[in-house]
Formats: sequence, structure tokens, C-alpha cells
Amino acid sequence: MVQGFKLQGFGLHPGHLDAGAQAALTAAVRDCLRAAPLFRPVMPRTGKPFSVRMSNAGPLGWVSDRDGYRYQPHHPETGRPWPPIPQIALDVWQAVSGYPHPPEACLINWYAPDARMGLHRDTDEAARDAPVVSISLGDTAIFRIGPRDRSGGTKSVRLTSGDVAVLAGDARESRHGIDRILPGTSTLLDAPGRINLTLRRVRIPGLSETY
Ligand code: MD6
Ligand code: FE
Repeated sequence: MVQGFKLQGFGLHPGHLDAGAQAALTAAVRDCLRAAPLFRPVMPRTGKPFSVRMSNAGPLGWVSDRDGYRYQPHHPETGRPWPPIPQIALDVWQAVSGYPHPPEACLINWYAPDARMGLHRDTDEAARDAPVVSISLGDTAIFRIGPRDRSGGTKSVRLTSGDVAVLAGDARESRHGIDRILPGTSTLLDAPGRINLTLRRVRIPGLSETY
């Protein structure tokens, strides 16, 4: 599983959420998606659609359109504010982040069985000292992660339902993505696929919180 190198700051908490907590969080995410429906982002400039569909919870949400990547307080299609971050997700942040302020954004990624996410770095947050905390629900994903520069290899990690991953330190600056989903590996969701939640602090605490 780990191919040859260690990335400082990467933490995996296998099965952090038990079956009951996974079901409760899934129900809370469904409520979020009723208030803030999934949308399909497109790549800046090219307009190429992502295979992953997205929504957000929290004061800020991550969006991507022809104008670029950014955080904004409202849904790009409904214009409404994002719903609050589910309490179970806030509890996960509290338990594993080691960060003394709450997250501001919870990106909700929906992967159909054929969806993937190319290697990327998360660089749109001002508060890059805060970790990113990722929660996986549903089918297992093959997550690939490597150092920020392209030297050195990458390693593959299976993220299964209930797993929590923390990207702090060097791993916060890593390149990472989802190679593929393994459909049929979980019965949590009604349909094959995967939900991933990433919790982030966006703004530097104490600075003006008008973003
Ligand atoms: C995913 N995750 O697991 C995609 N980013 O579906 C990410 O892009 C990610 O898991 C930053 C930190 C943790 C992550
Ligand atoms: Fe990411």
C-alpha cells in the first residue's frame, strides 16, 4: 500500500465513524443536498466538466467555473447560502484536526462509479496552517498522494466508508486525487458510488471575516 516514501503530516484514521455514525452523517448530508443541490463544476478557462458532482455546507463553499476556483457564501445555481455543516462532521474535525478554530467549508463530493478526480493541490484557502480533514462514505476509493513537487513517487491508499484522513504539514501541500471508485464495496448508500466530505478552514482566524 505504501510505496517507498513517507509523507509527513498524512494521517489515516480507519473506521473513525462506526456504522451508526456513517448512517447518521449520510442522512445529514442528504438534508444538506436538499437545501443545496449537487452541481457539476467546470474547469477554469476550458469549461471542461468535472466527473464529480459537488455541493457544500458551511459559511463558505468551494466552487469552480470558467472564472476560476474560489470560496463563496452562496450556491452558484440557487444563490442561497450553504446549509450548516452537519454536527457529526464538526465533531470529527474537533477530534482529529488539532486546530483550535472551527472549519468554515465542508465540500461535498459525489462520485458515481465512473467518476475520478485528477491530481491536484488544495491552495485556495488563506488559512493553510489548518489541516484538511476528509471523511469517506460509501464505496471504497483509491486515493493517490505524493509530495507537492513532482519529484518522488506517489502512494495509493484505500479510503473505505467511515475512514477519516487528515492532511496536515507537508501533506497539506501534497498532490493528491482519486484514481477510481470500487463499486459494490459498501452498502451504506442507496446507489453505488461514494460521498467524500472535506472540511477546511478558509480564512485566517481573527482577520476580518468579511471574505
Ligand atoms: C476525495 N479528496 O477524497 C478527494 N483534498 O474525494 C481531496 O481532494 C482532498 O481528501 C484535500 C485533503 C484531503 C482530501
Ligand atoms: Fe484535495
